[in-house]
Amino acid sequence: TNNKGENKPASGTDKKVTLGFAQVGAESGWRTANTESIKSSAAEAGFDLKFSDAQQKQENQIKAIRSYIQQKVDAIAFSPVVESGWDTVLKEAKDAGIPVFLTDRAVDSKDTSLYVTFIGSDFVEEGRRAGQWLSDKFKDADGDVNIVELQGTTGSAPAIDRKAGFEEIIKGNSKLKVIASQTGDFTRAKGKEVMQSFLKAHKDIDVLYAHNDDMALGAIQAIEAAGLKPGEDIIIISVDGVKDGFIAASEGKINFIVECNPLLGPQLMQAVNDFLAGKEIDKRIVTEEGVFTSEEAKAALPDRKY
Ligand code: GYE
Repeated sequence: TNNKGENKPASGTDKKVTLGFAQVGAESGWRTANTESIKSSAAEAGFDLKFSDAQQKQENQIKAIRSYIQQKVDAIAFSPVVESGWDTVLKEAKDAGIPVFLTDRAVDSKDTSLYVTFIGSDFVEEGRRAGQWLSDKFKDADGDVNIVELQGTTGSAPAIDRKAGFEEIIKGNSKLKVIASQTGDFTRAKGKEVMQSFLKAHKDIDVLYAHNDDMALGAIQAIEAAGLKPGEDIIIISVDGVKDGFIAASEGKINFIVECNPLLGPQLMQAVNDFLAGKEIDKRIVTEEGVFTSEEAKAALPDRKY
């Protein structure tokens, strides 16, 4: 190696840090902003970044991680597409002495020594925020409020947690009923397709809760095609707060957005650098985020960066 046999991490001035990053895919506006953030902050930190796109398939991510191990990168970071099934490959990285950083999504591994830290949002809290707004809005409803839910990718941390947080809050209001819930895989195309089938099967939908903006945007197309007004005939709540979501909110088509910040790159590069420099790292680094009504989205739109 360049270190001429010296047994120390490859940080400092003598050698560029090589970071292998295994991304989920390119399924949403959020993901595009996240990838941009990873790439630009890696460049800024002077890292040699190896980047792969798993197209929402766990097997592709596992392959990418194995190839990073083989290439003896200094650190591996990834956003696990689903929560389960990572122990074997994480153990391989550990045995090779390569630190692993989780960003955006969590794993359910019991052995937390398999990774350095998890940097990302509190998705349960995001689900609670969505549920709280809805529960407040319909606190005096006379009849049942029929909700349909578009879930994110099956088995992914944000889909599991956003569902759980939402349910935890709305169960406090017996009028609020989830009458249908299905995955739309975090994409516009699937969001539209599943909303079409919801509209066919149910004549009395009052609310759509979408686990991300892209699925809400696809669903809006289906709602409009069915001759209904999104945001009025059907109240819409989504998560993320990407530009297109904010535009739809400022037009009144989305009523409430729970923000999820995709700009995780700077925090990740910082954590990698700190770790390689031998500093103590928190096991959990939570990103800060807010919520926006249609009016607030309209006001904030000109300053949104993604
Ligand atoms: O909400 C969604 C994306 O993991 C937080 O993945 C992320 C989610 C985000 O596809 O739009």
